[in-house]
Formats: sequence, structure tokens, C-alpha cells
Amino acid sequence: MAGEFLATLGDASQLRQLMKGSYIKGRGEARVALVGRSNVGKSTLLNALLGARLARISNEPGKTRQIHFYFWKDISKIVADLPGYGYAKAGHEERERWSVFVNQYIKADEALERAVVLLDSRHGPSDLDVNAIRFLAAESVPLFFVFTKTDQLKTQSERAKRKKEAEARLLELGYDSSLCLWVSAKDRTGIDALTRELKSGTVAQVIMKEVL
Ligand SMILES: Nc1nc2c(ncn2[C@@H]2O[C@H](COP(=O)(O)OP(=O)(O)O)[C@@H](O)[C@H]2O)c(=O)[nH]1
Ligand SMILES: [Mg+2]
Repeated sequence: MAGEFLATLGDASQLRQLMKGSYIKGRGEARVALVGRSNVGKSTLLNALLGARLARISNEPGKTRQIHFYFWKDISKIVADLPGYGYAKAGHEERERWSVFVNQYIKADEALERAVVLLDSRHGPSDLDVNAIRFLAAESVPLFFVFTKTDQLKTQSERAKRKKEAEARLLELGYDSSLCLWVSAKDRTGIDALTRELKSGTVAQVIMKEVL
């Protein structure tokens, strides 16, 4: 097994007991947060990366209200599985709750290295995704972008078109295509490349920010 469940944070009031300094449950490895809209394929990707059926794959969007922590043995880091945002029925209050909760976690976690934002390769970044990206950027969290379900883009020209559009949108937000990977958990495209990227740390983004 390449991964193991560590802990669940159900509420920000539990932060003090879960985190001591930069330790989560006594473990000090760097944290990588996964975040994305409900149904984007986050649980499926997590299971593909960690090589185990750890996260529940659900067709009921919006069920997650907790942060789950997993130890990813292959790269010796801890994955924080953040709650999904922006499912159909979520109103203003729900979105507010999401940002308050995620904000409290981000501020508390001294060893958070970066957040991986999952985006649906068929649609590119939606307005809700852009809101979440802006929110994380405002909290100074280094970001990396993963486009999911690329097996659903059937032709070469469709792939090229989607890629061009989505990467242009991210560039408008200040993120260059070297911070993007296109993956499929179904046919395992990009899974090894993503593993290598997350193992390597945040160097690419630091350089890019200095250049801009
Ligand atoms: N075709 C395809 N479907 C996927 C892929 N990843 C996830 N899915 C499907 O997308 C739906 C939502 O996946 P899930 O991992 O539960 O999304 P989450 O809500 O973001 O955790 C499920 O029906 C998955 O089987 C993928 O790489 N390719
Ligand atoms: Mg899920």
C-alpha cells in the first residue's frame, strides 16, 4: 500500500488538537492540498496517486464537509483532501462556510507546501474555479493545476483546443502552463508525471513569480 489514512478534520475547532506546530498527528512531512469542484474526479485521482482505495468515490456531489489527511508513502508527503466547492445546490452561505473552513486550515498548517487545483479538462476553469483560485492565491498558497478526465476528450484536435483555451485562461490569472498537467485516472495518463511533480516541491512557481 502506497498510502494510509491519517486523520479527519470535521470542524476548525478540532485544529488545535490535530496540529501541534508543523505536525499533524505527530507527522511533520510537507502537506499537499487537493482541491476542486465536486465531481471533478478528486477522490478518483487521489486513489490513483496513492495506489489504494482510500477515498470514497461518490456520485453524490457536495457530500464532503471535512478535510481528510492521508500519508502518501511514495513521495513521503501528507495529502490534505479539501472539501469540494460549488456543487449545484450550494448557495452563498455554503460557499462562505467553505472559504472560512479552508481559510482556517490554510492559516493553521505551517507545512502546507502547495495546493493542487483540479479542473475538468472538458470545460476548463469555470467561474467558481476562478473564484477558488483567486481565494487560494490571496492566501499566498502556491498553486499547481491538474486537468482531469482527459480520456473524455476523444480527438487530438479537441484536446489541443481545450488545452489552448484553458491554459490561456490560467495565464490571465498569472499561472503559466508549466504549472499544469493533463491527466486521466481512468487510463492513468499523467499519473506518474504528477507524482514526480508533487515530489519535487514548489521551485518552478517561486521562479515564475520572481520573473513576473
Ligand atoms: N472518464 C473518467 N471519469 C472519471 C475520471 N475520474 C473520475 N471520473 C468519474 O467522475 C465521477 C466523479 O468522481 P469523484 O472522484 O467521485 O469526484 P470528486 O467529487 O471530485 O471526488 C465519478 O463517476 C468517476 O468515476 C477519469 O479520469 N475519467
Ligand atoms: Mg470525492
